[in-house]
Amino acid sequence: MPLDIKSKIQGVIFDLDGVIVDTARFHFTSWKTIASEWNYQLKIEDNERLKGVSRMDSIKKIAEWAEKQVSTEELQHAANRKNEIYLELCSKLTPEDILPGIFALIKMLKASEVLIALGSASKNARFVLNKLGLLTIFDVIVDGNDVSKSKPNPEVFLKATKKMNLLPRDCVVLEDAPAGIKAALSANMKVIGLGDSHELEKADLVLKNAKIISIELLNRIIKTT
Ligand code: B16
Ligand code: MG
Repeated sequence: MPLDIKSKIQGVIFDLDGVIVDTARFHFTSWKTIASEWNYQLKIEDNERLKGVSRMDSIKKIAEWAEKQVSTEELQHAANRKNEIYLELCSKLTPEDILPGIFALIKMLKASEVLIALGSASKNARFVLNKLGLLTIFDVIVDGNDVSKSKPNPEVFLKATKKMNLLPRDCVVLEDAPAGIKAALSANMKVIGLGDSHELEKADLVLKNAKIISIELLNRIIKTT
C-alpha cells in the first residue's frame, strides 16, 4: 500500500455507546418495553440495527417493525418514556463499566498530545460520561444535541474534527456500529471497528476491543490510502 511518511495521528474520535461503555443492553431493555406495548417482541438482531441510530429514528423503525400507525405526538411520548427507563438503568454506571483498553488508550493519547473527541448520537452522552468519570477528559464533545442528521450521516464526526481544528484525514474514529462506520467513511476518515468482524467488515480494521490500539497502529492506519 502507498505510504505517506509525513502523516501522523492528530486526533481520535470515540463513539460512546458500544465503544466506551456497553449501554446497548440498556437501550435493548428499554426499547423492548416500548415495543411490547405495541405487541412487538423486539429481537436482539433488531437492536443491532438500532446501534448508532438516533432516538427518534429508532422509535420510527420500531413502529414500522410493529406495523403500528402512530402520530408524531405518540412517537415523541414513547421515545420520552424509553428515555426515562434508559436513564434509570444508566444511573447505576460507574468507572468500572468503562470497556477494556479504553481508559489506558485515552491516557496514552493524552500523553502523546493526540487530541481526543467524543462523537456520539446520544443526547445522554454527558450524563453517561459523568457516571463513568470521563466528562472532563475529552478535548471536544459532539453528541446528539449538536447534530441535525444522525449516523450514517457524517455530520457528528465532521463537527468533531472541525472543533479540534484538525483535518478528517489526520483522525481515526473508533466505532461499534455499521451506521457509525459508514458515517466515518463518508467523512473521509479512517475507522477502527470494535466488535464483530463480519458486521463491521467495512471498517479499515476490526478489533475485539481497544486493548491493542497503540500510537504506531493509529499512525499505520492513517498512512494507508
Ligand atoms: P439517546 P452512539 C447511540 O449512541 C446508540 O448507539 C443508539 O442505540 C441510541 O439510540 C443513540 O445513541 C441515541 O441515544 O437516546 O441516548 O439520545 O453509539 O452513537 O454513542
Ligand atoms: Mg455506538
